[in-house]
Amino acid sequence: MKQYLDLCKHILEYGVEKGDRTGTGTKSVFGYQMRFDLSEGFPLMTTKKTAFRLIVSELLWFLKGDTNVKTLIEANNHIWDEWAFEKWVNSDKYTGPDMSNFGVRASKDPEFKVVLKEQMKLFCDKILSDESFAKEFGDLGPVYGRQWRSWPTQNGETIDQLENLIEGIQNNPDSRRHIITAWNPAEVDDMALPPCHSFMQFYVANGKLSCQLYQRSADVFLGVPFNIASYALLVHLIARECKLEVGEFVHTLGDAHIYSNHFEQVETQLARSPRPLPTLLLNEEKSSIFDFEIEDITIEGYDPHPKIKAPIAV
Ligand code: DHF
Ligand code: TMP
Repeated sequence: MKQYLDLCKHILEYGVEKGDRTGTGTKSVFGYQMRFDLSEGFPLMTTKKTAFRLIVSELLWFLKGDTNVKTLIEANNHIWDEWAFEKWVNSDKYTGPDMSNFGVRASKDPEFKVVLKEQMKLFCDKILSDESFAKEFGDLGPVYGRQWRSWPTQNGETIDQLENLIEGIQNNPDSRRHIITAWNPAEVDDMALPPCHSFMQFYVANGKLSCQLYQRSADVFLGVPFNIASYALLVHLIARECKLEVGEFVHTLGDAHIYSNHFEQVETQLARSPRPLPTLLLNEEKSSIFDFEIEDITIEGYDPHPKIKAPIAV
């Protein structure tokens, strides 16, 4: 994953210090591109242990058109908790201790962090046990799953962009219109977080399927390793269904930033040498992207350096 380490070095060297919505502060560059040849191995970070099962359960959640964190929490995936939790603590139904600005406060105040953890646990338990609570507060709004699978049109119908994409790749591979967009300007304001990985295009040549992603905003230490592996997996799944080989994943970034409380972690990672990439194994009996379950997707030969912890900016 030399490409990724080069990106980190590039931001540390050329990035400008820039304030951001979360109040954390970043070093940032605008516009950057990486290419991953998927035939060379599966691009899961080897310079820090990255939880592949979380990447799989999140992608399957998108693919099913789901937007409620309940499904993720049931799969013991907590990567989206904060953004549902935020809606709850800002609502008039929340009666616990003050949680305003909880992300920044938790990174500065260890006592508050304990209280926050308790409230988050309470939130997750309630999502699992109380159906109407989960319906009201587990939903992140019309995020990725909704836009990919049921983009609402003006006449009250919906468009299944994923199904159309697969049909297009199968029936008209040379098309230059193999596109899925999650950026729906009419609905952005209703989303817990406007889509970061916003626009993707697929491309077929020489029997190989490639994909380019435009990511408007990239948390290079925490988000990007997930995004690379997630889209690589998506290419593999669509290639399987369309009987194509995998080509390249081209990752284009808009605001590519390293948060100021990730600098040390990035340096730790830069001091490590990349190891051989793992191999993706897909259940041979499944061919349709719509049929895959978590246990159908595994990796082999993954021998990463240890995990590196970092706080997430909310
Ligand atoms: N906000 C910010 N500021 N950065 C993000 O990357 C981000 N990503 C979101 C939602 N909001 C975001 C969804 N994806 C983690 C990774 C991806 C992700 C959300 C969270 C994360 O915390 N990863 C840690 C821990 C994972 C674990 O539980 O093991 C990591 O070390 O990879
Ligand atoms: P923003 O909406 O102010 O750009 O904040 C979103 C943050 O989340 C930003 O740091 C980018 C990061 N992010 C990723 O890098 N990848 C993702 O998949 C998601 C959902 C978020």
